[in-house]
Amino acid sequence: MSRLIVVSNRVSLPRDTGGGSVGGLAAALGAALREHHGVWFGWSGETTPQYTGQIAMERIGDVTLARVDLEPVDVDEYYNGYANKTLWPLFHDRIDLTAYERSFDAGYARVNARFAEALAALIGPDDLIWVHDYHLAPLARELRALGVKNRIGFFLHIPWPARQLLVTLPGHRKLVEALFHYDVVGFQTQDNLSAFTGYLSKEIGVGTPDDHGMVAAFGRRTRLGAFPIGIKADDFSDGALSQGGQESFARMQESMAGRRMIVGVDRLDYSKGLEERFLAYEQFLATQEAQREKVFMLEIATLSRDAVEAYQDLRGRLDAIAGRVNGAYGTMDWVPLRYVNTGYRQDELAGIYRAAAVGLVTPLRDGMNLVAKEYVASQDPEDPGVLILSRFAGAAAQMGSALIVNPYDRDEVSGAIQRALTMGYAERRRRWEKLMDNVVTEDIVAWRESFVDALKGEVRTPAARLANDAA
Ligand code: GDG
Repeated sequence: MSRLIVVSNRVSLPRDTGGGSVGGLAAALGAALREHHGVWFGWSGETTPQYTGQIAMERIGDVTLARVDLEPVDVDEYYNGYANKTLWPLFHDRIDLTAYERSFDAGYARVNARFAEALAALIGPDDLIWVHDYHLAPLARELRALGVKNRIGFFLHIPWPARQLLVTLPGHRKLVEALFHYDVVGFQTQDNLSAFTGYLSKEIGVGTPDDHGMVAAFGRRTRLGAFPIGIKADDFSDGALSQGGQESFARMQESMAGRRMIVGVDRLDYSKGLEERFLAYEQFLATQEAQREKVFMLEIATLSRDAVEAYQDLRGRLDAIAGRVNGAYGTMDWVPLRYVNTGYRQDELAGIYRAAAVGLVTPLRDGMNLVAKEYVASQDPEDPGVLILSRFAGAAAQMGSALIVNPYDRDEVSGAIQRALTMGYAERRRRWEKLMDNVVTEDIVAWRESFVDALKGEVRTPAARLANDAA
């Protein structure tokens, strides 16, 4: 039987206990791997003075973890540098925050080459290899150079930027060319896929993909597709009713003292629109006097990438806005904005989501946004809350029954909060049912199966396969 080898920057199964920042990628892959008896390869998160390429193998349940340590300079140049100071901001439309240094580029190439060398030793002839995210775009090219002939797929969890932005990146062509060493390249949404094919057409002169998503460029053929990631819905619908979920629900209810809660849950990241969200909520408090003391907002923002200056700056600004809002509007027994950097267990989160009348998910740009789906899955079907969702989250393409907002428009977001809080029961339920239907149908299993099927080449025409083998 062919194994599935998943490769991502960090290898860390989502913890059931304790807080910390559990990214969407870790949450999604943990579920997929457990169902597939997979091997998960990547960085351990640890550093070593001198790179050894030694792989630490560990078996957890049905999943084998294979981890390598990196040198501190790798972490600076590859992870904090090229991945998080160059690609992340650029791919989230923040060219103002995008830093480009040659050393970052060199570190990115070096770590991808090292990963390929270590990984090649683990690959069996029938294994399928599934590479995740922007940290590892060049990995297939490096593996091919080592003679690896297996089918290799790449899934991008973050948006693909518009061509006009991508061309500001020195070496953009090399980055795109590297993707053609994969058999399948997957994006979150059709819009992201169109941005990619738009680049191919304008910059490389390549035609549109055929009906199977096959496109030829740089002397190779690759299948392109949109594979919107989902969640394991019952982790949240059942999680909210588990002991931990019920306890956190009850604890929230008690502390709410009859008030209604608006909830936000995010990694502390400028792409998530936290600053704009706080300002919109401030506007809501300023304009909806009758709602004061009747509602509060809980923002759970777990710290992330705090070695990067832009994240430290954002944290400072959020602290200031939260302090100002609470100073201006708070009373002796009402804190209008509860802002915490603590992480919670997943079952606790489910209970918190369920206790919230409004889920406020307003990223400025987001590949998908799993929190929107988790909020919906955690609701009480008899008394569901209302989801407010940014049009710039990938999830908006599937979740049109949410209140869709422009996160840059404070008046609109403030108005949507008021509308959500005053929405009649029938509409609230109708909207939630449609959202829940999508969350359950297009779930994590559907995502994994559709990508893995594409990776196996099952939906490709014989002609396309022959052409690729010949390349
Ligand atoms: C990337 C893309 C895409 C947050 N705080 C806690 C906690 N979380 C979990 C949430 C959710 C995850 O983290 C965040 O997922 P997102 O999808 O919102 O965002 P990113 O981390 O930026 O993920 C994103 C995703 O990849 C998947 O493809 O959707 O667009 O940027 O699952 O629940 N989990 C726990 N405690 C917390 O305090 N347990």
